[in-house]
Amino acid sequence: MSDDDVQLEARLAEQEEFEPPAEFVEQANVSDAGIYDEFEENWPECWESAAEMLDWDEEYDQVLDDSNPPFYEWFTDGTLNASANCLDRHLEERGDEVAIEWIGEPTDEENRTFTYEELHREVNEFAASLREMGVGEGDIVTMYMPMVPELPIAMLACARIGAPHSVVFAGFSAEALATRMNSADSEYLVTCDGYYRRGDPLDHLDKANEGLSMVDHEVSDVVVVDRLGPNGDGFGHDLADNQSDYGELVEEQSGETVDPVGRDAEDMLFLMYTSGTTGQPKGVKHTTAGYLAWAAWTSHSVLDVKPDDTYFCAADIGWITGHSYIVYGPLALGTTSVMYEGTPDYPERDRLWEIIEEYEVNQLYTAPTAIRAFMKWGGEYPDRHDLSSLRLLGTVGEPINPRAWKWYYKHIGDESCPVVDTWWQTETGGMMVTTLPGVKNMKPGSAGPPLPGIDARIVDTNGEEVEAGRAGYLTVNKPWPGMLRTLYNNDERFIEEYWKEYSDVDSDDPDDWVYFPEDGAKIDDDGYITVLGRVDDVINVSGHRLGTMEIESAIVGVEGVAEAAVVGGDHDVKGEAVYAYVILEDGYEGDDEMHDRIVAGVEDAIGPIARPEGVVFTPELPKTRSGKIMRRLLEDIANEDELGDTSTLRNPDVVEDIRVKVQEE
Ligand code: 6R9
Repeated sequence: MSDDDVQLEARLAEQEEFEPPAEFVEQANVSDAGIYDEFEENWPECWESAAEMLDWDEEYDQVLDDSNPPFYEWFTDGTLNASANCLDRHLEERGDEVAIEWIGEPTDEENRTFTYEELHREVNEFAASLREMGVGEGDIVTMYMPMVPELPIAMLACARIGAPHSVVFAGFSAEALATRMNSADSEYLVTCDGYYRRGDPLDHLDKANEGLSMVDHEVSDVVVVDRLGPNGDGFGHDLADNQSDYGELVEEQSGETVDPVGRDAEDMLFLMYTSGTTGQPKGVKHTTAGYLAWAAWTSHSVLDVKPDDTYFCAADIGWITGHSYIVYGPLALGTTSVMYEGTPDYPERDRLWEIIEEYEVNQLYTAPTAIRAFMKWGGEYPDRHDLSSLRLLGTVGEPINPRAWKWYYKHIGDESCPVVDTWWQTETGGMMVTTLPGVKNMKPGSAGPPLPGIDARIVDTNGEEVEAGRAGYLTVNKPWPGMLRTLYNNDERFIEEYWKEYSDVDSDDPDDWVYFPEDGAKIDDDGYITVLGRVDDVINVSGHRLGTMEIESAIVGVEGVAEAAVVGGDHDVKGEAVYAYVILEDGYEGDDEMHDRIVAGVEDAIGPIARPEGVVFTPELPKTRSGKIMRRLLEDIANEDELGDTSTLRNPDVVEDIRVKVQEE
């Protein structure tokens, strides 16, 4: 580093607050600081500004119906169609503009560019195929697909005919697919033959078929996208009787159009499964109007997306971030959304920077785990490229530490792009806590104030607001349009998981209902919120939520395992990594073979993302007198921290034994 660089690093390291760049503010979609007061005074009518971003078939009657909390309804009795909002309405003015710019992982492969006109055609043809297959309004269609263009096409085709989609992350296991199809009673699956990862073709259909064999009801149709080409890169799949080739299906519907079905504002647009405290994933239900309005409004206000932009969210559509900020938000606004199939380090560690330079990307939205990896790889990779088209940077998925924030700000944003650190969840549908980039100063490490119209607070266990600087629990005290409406087929669990903690569940006064996202947080004197992380048994690995119970039950499913406890330990790149403490049955040895079987068991049940970083065999687990595993202590061990209080343990010695063992390894 030159002396100048050293000075710059030193200045950045000390700076705690950053003003939005003047050039950005001048052109920002939102730059009037009055919006905060205005929304507060005018709540909930302020959310008409979000609804107005959509085209309605029939106007709604009421902005918010809060007569039956926590089952809130937004924009009641309005009707609209999400695919028409993402496609049809742009055709006249922007039909020839690019909607999706798809970039495959192999560098020798041609990109696929879809103008709004072309995307509209593809969506119509596939919607016609789904209809032909018998998919009707309300039927849940599961998608088990990697980042291929047919995924957003299939999502929008479903939206067009009023069939909710349920997208399962392609990296999830066969078992995870089956669990989700079973829970949703889904009779249709769209999947693909395979895809590329770091240059190698992966067999995906094999995994899908294995999942299908575990589905407990009849699956009437499976559509298989041919991603790997005619020779299938050697996998040579034969399609079963109920399976059809995507290409052939749409060929038969060539030129067909399907009128977008008018959906009630509150009709389900999609289900998305996410991990919770128990082993059973939660089916988060999102609606047509509230969700879409939320995705569009936040894309406009926070990501500053404009129709002429080229916008790049480097997430996977299999997660909520991809739903809201690759597909629905950007397309509702008529912009160009870049979709990249592969990993950021293939073929080289500058792939994203190469994409940004080539397509003159204006916004980049990614996760702290990726930023930490970029930081580790070094500034030389972005330095090779002209990134001056960038206007805004965003992060999501987990807390970002100030060092990584500043690296992103300097090396990617050249100190001229605001960074929005956006806190939100699968359940919230879109962003909730973050700075408005044209209005508020940024404070690295802190997400920022709640968005206008969002009433978020930091409270203690009694629900009383805590002083600035003190750690507490994040709550959201008023409903918002993008919120989940319930857990699929499980209103009781919906209340149990998100409301019970801080609400008077017998009251029908909405003021008595408080949403609890299960995150710890603190607030400063300016009302900026720093999110500290999950307070439930969820581990955040590379920004992906994994339930400890799910992993534990996978491990206990391995022959020879008696008991297991799983915790998250700090990890340089992943943020948190999975550490497993395992008790074996008599007669089994804690050797390499057992270790490998446990790792394989977890990969089979959930997917490689949940692979334990460490497996420790132990004769006992630290337990309270009532028999609860003290995961907190195991976390301390994993992090090599000072051990917390062990006085409530039934078996205090075991902790020391485990610690010695871990240190020896
Ligand atoms: C969008 C998404 C949600 C959980 C959430 C929190 C963590 C997300 C964050 C953040 C600190 C941020 N989280 N964004 N923590 N700062 N900017 O990630 O949804 O997969 O459901 O995860 O992620 O713990 O509760 P989801």
